[in-house]
Amino acid sequence: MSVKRTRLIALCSGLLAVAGAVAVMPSASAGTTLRAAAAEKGRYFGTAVATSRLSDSAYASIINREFSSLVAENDMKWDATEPQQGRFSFTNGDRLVSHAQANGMTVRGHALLWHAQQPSWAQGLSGSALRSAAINHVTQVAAHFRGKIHSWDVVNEAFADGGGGGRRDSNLQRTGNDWIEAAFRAARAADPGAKLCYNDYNTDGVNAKSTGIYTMVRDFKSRGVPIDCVGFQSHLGTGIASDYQRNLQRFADLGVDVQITELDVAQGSNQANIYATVTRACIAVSRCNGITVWGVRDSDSWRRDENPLLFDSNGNKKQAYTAVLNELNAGGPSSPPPSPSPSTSTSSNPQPGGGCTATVSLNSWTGGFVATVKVTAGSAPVNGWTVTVSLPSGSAVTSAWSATNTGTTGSVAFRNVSYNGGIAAAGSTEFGFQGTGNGPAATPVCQAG
Ligand code: G2I
Repeated sequence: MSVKRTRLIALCSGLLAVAGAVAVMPSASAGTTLRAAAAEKGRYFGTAVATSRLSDSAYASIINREFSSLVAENDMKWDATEPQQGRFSFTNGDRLVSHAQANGMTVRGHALLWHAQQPSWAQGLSGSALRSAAINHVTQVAAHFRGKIHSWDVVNEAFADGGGGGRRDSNLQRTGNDWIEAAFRAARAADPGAKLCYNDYNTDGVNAKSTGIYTMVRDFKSRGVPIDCVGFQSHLGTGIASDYQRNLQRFADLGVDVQITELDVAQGSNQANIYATVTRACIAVSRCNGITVWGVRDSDSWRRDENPLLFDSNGNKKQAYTAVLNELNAGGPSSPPPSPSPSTSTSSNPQPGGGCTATVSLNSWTGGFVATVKVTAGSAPVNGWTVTVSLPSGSAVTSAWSATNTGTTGSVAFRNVSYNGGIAAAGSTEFGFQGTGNGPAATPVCQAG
């Protein structure tokens, strides 16, 4: 850690101590929406969306105000994206991505392979025909959305419930135990810039199922199978495992990010507390990238009888909403250390005070690379930014997303696009680019304004 960064931390904690002494109310910089408050902690706050409902203005206005990440509740699943073998349908998924991009949100991809919601043609396949159809599905869908997905649920719910900690029986599992790693390798090749996640439920504490998954992730990391993150769905009842945070942390300690991916909690006297506990756990685990709730209003929920969401059916904020917002604002702004996945290297140029900093994460292979750049505001908000990156000779930028580049070789400047120029104090945004040759070795320079 540089001296500059140490001074910044000392300065921030001094300010917090002062604020804490005089204020009972949230400080002036406290986020007033979930997305703003989460951004101040360097995290996203997302929701599952039914694309067809985006034309409901009450629904869309809550989404646009409160959330910084979207996931399709159903529209990117296998039955939706490949209804007939080899005939792909991306209309709804593309609409969701456009909506997200127009509103400065990232997108989680859900889900490339799952035993449920398979198109009927796939349900009828087995053996090598199913394996190659499944890998083709992963390749085509991940390639279609290449560069637009923050994290993909590559494989969903492949572990069995109950005490054994083993795999769930399914047509995919019957193609051979290596189907999961084959899916991850295909996804990496098709979209090298997306974080690749394994996602499951009933994994909310240290238990046989979460330990089975933990063992698989440890094995994947040791053998170089490309996995970057684990999703904890967190469909919760009226209680929560006392070791929820410890379980997230043990996965993070394996070198993967963790994400809360489908949070909803049965209504009851404890609902707000459980939401608060989950939020606190994610903030406490530096590799927890963000939280996604599984729907907007109670009436939108797959569990609507249990009123499990943050907004009531009229779109009013519930106690659970306030509990989450307060947890996100607790302790003031802070950022987790940049998580390197799916990169192989990182570098940064911390600058205290105003201005901005940039961190680049590289995923390289022979002849090419994908760079994901995180732009972070200093202690003042940023309105417009330019990140300049030095490429080694022989390298060239071939495409960029969420930024526009001037030049393709040598010193290349990336300017924000319309939706991501404004960054709250201590907040951050991401853009990316890919290229031929080797990625940037030197520290990028961020200029605000
Ligand atoms: O089951 C809850 C979630 C568990 N984890 C994976 C998620 O993908 C899953 O989401 C739910 C959706 O919330 C439901 O909306 O997945 C269900 C399918 O397993 C979705 O339900 C389906 C109905 O089964 C279909 O009949 C319906 O056509 O929703 C479809 C669209 O409304």
